[in-house]
Amino acid sequence: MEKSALQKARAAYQPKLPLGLRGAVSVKEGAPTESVADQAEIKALFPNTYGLPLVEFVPATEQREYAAMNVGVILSGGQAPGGHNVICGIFDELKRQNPASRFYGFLMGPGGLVDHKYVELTADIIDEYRNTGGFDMIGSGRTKLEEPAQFESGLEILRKLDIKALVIIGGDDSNTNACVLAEYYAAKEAGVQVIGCPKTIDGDLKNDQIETSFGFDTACKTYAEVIGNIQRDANSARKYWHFIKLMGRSASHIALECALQTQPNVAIISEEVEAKEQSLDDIVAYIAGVVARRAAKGQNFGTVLIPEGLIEFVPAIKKLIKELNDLLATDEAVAATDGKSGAEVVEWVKAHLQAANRATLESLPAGVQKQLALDRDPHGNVQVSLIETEKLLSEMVGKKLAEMKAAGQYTGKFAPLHHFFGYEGRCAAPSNYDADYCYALGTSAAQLIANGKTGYMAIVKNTTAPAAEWKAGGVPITMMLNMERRSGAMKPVIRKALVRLDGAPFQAFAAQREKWAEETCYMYPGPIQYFGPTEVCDQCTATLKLEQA
Ligand code: FBP
Repeated sequence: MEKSALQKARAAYQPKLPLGLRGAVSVKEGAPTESVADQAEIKALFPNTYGLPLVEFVPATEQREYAAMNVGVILSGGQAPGGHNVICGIFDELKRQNPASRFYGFLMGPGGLVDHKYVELTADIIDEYRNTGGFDMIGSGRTKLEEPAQFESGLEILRKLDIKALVIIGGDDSNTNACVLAEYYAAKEAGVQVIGCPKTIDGDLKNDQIETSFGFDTACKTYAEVIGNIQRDANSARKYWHFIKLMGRSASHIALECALQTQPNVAIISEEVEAKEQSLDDIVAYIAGVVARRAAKGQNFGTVLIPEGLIEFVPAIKKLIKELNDLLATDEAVAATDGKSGAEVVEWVKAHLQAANRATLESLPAGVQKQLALDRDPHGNVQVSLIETEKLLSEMVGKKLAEMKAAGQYTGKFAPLHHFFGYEGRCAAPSNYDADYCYALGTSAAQLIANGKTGYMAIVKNTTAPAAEWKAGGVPITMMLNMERRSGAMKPVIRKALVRLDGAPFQAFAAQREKWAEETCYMYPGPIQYFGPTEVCDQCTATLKLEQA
């Protein structure tokens, strides 16, 4: 396959490793751990993997001998830049420990383990993917590993390939499932270790032990570059308002980070909307107010950042979606709406909703009413991510401004344009931060395996410092679990990290947003730089800097 000049140069990049992972490595173990909450329940559910110590890798004076060992790897969920480097890190460390060890990739996500679809990862395959974005080396998928039948089917192929350890690279749910799998194999003394690795561009898998999930850095930098370009265009043409929706299924970390990097006129943060119990009209009134204030200064242009998950955080819409999910799952609904036109289904739905939810539905533009009533996922749930929130908001803002104009409160021009940035960033070539971080995570995972650990997640801390000073190790996944209601039952899960309104990143944004709204304070981060001075090439996100400051 033909390669671009950057692809070739990037393939030769040698990721930086923390001192603790270079050369001979020894293990420093901490005291036994407890889960973050619900200790008794979690301990009872995970008798074999509960209470394990935190682990840190530190330089050793002598090289030790490592037995040959076969290892498998799975990529789970949405793509995130750096996944290939995790795999490269595992491969290099595994082969360094013992060249006779073999490494297998299960294809297209956890389903590959269950269905016995795999490939042996050899040096020629690995070398093709060093420092590249995407998950195309082995593919990814969203099959959930939850059922004992799946664990047993997986065990068959693991035994056949003599695989003694499995690395699952995924988000909060996939790592929760990795923990359940580790416990299951430990309980039946299957002789298979399970190690997790924190991935997601959404940035919502983080806590006291995990500084950030990989991919967040590169994805945000990619979006921030394009937002900056749009802002430059907006400031040049001075005639458009750009409504920009940003990926992030539920948490608003991406929108917040992009706001900190680009200083837009408006950035909506879903967690604040929920905390302040704002309605869609409140959000619209706020944006229209900013548009009007800028128009009064002759500035009929601007940028609005909108997190993908916003409408599920608007309390009234959250209630409406809940009732819609319950209502449309009934046999009565299926029978009554079968073969009906879109408009007829919407009318049927309206007639069967509670009055408050009907009023909420009717307050939305007709197109969105249809999307809510008609677009269902295979489980019958509303496909919230398909709703074009950027268009919904700009349409409502346009209406509000027309009312304000009629009342003599606004005299400007409002021409909105729409964008959705998500897939543009999920497979970007990893920044130096993500390339280094992921390679260190993979190396840590291989060390956890070599040290007999199971039910751990590979971690790397202190990543705002130069890479040599990063601290690599492992955290028992049970330490991050708490009990939450999922699909009607209490389950052990890793707590999803939403934007904290008392956290330093949100506070930094909130302190400046009024200025950014009225004045034009745009920042232009430009494209990710892979080569050059360290202050442009090796910086982490503003979120991480503020959180770790
Ligand atoms: P993960 O949580 O699995 O990492 O996925 C994140 C994400 O990119 C979200 O931001 C987005 O809402 C979702 O995946 C889209 O996934 P898909 O392309 O499978 O619909």
